[in-house]
Amino acid sequence: MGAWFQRLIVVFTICLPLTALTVAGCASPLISQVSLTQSTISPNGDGVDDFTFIEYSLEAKAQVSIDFAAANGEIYSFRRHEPRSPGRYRARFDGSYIPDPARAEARVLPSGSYTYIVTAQEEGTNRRQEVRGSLTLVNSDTRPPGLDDVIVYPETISPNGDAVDDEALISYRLTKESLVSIFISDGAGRRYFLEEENQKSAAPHSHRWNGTAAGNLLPNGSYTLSLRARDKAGNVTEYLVPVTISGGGTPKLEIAAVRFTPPTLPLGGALKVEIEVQNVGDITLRTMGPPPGTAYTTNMNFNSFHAGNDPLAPPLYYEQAGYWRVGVSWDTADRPYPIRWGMGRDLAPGEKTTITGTVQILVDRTRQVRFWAAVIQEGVGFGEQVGLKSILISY
Ligand SMILES: [Ca+2]
Ligand SMILES: [Ca+2]
Repeated sequence: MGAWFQRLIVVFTICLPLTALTVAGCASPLISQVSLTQSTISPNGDGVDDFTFIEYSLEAKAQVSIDFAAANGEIYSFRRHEPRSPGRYRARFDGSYIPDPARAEARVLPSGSYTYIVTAQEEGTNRRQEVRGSLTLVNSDTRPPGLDDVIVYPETISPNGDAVDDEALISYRLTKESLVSIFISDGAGRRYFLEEENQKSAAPHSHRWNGTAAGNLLPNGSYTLSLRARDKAGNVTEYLVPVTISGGGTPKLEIAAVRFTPPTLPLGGALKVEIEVQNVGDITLRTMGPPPGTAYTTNMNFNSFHAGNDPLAPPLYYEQAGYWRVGVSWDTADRPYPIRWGMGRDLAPGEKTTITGTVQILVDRTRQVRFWAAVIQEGVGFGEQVGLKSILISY
């Protein structure tokens, strides 16, 4: 436990040692009327005698520290050099102290007899005074909540809807029922909550993070992810993980024009398709096959292409999550957008391209077929139906 303790040097005071009840030894006291609302507490979160108030009056502007000395001489710091104006104060003490001021962790003091020490250092002078008194802790719950098996994967995310590292899975095992909060801090100390304090059981838990906070995507950069667990007694455990957002953005592909020609075709004729698209988002859109120009029939779909034309080989252009294609569908199609073409190349923000291809019309016993197009982000969704056009089939 030694590492938790903050050892303090007892400093020289210009007043004689004082008790809570006497101010003898000082002409004009800096602190007076020091008392506890309860001199025995049981910091265990059961709702009974879990805390006390340390009350004191300050006669001049001063920096106030409050420490607790255990019977073995260990000193635990509760308040450190906090500037205070003259007045009456009450500090709520729940039995916990902060072992390391650089961290947000807290630990409940073990059961035992303690001396509390309220120290005031007047501002602008060397006048200093300390007042001591007794506090007893019984039935302390000193077992802190554990955040075990913490995994944040991946630690660098690229929240841009391409289905690659768009979100991180945060998983951990809580060893004790606690209030858990999860937040992201940036270099400037701004804090973005992914989860406010929530009661969680002693069990494994997880949270998915997609780079947003309160619905807004955070800027690219380095952050610290904090997991914090606070039990009822006042023990606080924190776990920190560096995380990075890189390549975040909103993908958006728009269809500028669609042409289906000619308007009348004999059965078995080839419908020519031209689709103009533009990347109107702020990230590069990745694409895949089949390449523009690939010929289809209405009996085919994007899974009809196999390596070496071997129908037993896996399809070449199955739906790969995150990739962008354009699709064509019609009234009697047997699946959403059976015909899909890639863009030929990845499209940078602002870039345009025109995708062409043909569809041989083999729909039987139909005089008129309506065709339309849409952009597709595989595994994510389809864009709006655009370019709706009725094609007459002549027999
Ligand atoms: Ca209690
Ligand atoms: Ca991504």
